[in-house]
Amino acid sequence: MGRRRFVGMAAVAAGVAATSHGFAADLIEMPFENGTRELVRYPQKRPLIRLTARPPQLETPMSVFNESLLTPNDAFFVRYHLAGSPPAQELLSDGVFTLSVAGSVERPLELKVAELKSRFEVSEVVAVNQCSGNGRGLFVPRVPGGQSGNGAMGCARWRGVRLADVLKAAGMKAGAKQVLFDGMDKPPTGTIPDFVKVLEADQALDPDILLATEMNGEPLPWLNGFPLRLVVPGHYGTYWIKHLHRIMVLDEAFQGYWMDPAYRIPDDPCAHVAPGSKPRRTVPISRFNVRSFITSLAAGSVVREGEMVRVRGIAFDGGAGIREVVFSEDEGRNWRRAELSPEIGRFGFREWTLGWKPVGKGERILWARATNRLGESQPLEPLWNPAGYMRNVVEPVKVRIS
Ligand SMILES: Nc1nc2c(c(=O)[nH]1)N[C@H]1C(S)=C(S)[C@@H](COP(=O)(O)O)O[C@H]1N2
Ligand SMILES: [Mo]
Repeated sequence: MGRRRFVGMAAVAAGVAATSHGFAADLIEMPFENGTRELVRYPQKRPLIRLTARPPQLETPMSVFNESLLTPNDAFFVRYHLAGSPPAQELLSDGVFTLSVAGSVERPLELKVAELKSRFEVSEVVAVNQCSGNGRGLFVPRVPGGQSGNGAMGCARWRGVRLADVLKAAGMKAGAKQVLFDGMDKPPTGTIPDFVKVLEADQALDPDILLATEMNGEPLPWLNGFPLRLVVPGHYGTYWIKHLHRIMVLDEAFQGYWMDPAYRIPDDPCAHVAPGSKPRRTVPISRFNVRSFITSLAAGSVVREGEMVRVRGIAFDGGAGIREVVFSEDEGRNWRRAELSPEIGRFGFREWTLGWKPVGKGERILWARATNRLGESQPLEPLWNPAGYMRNVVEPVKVRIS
């Protein structure tokens, strides 16, 4: 058996490179029960926090979000549902892969990726992709589902063609109700439903939605949807279908497991219910709520008394854009406004910084809280729902002043 080495959160946050040596796996400890995870290297990826091997589910170490506003492709998180995912690379090659657009359209289309790129105008958007269950492992009481920390998110510059242009070229019919999206990955047996998602027909014509072929100037990595994925800015990752090969325009509302009962939230402005209870009515999950993170300091970081520290972090929301980030070193008794860096796009991460001079030795809990341009902010107490979706509580970071 290989030697196992523990890499603490603070060490990883400080940028200590995790390397693989033979059978040894570096371990990372997430801040919740049963939170020991291996750091594992996959094709086109640096070592990432592995939640499951079948299918691959990989989380980004929080330190990555301190390196740059755009999350590098090799550090971008990976989420799949079906044990047989991802589809084999042979099925995704130029010669084999096609996108079909069918259903309630005047002119069904069959397109190679190269045709898609030459026939339609190219468009770009900087946008955050975030899993609905980002931070689920931090829910109290615990909820079933992938126990992720807050690394099931990332921000990239996506490039491709507009979904609206493709639907118009196919002649989407007036009575269309929804548009269905299916990726190349298939369930291993007949008992698990295929992973397909729908958008409402009018929403599908939103010019911000892309059929993306590139991410941060490179072809999509295999595990992030090569050669084509849906990008739905401001909306949870569940809609961002990877290896997208089939678009079906529907005249009737779709009934399917991954739309109902899965990926639904309490029909309430804050998408929450009393811990342990069930919502009376649910709706499909849609846009991100407001979140912010301190990225330059991790739990356990040590700072020097009286020495000015530049605290840095990120914030984002569902597309209204961030208006303000405030910072507290005394659990909300006093707040100070952080400086916002220029916006790289209203759907992207927004950088904030602030000078902080620690006074008094000992442990200190730091808070950051963002507000968007609609006046929506983050709760100080976590909001609970049975699926562990949409966590956006102010995340405390406990540091030590020495
Ligand atoms: N084909 C396919 N696309 C998919 C999924 C999947 O299981 N299969 N999972 C979705 C979910 S729930 C998320 S959060 C995002 C994650 O995107 P990423 O793996 O590129 O980070 O992919 C989405 N697209
Ligand atoms: Mo997800």
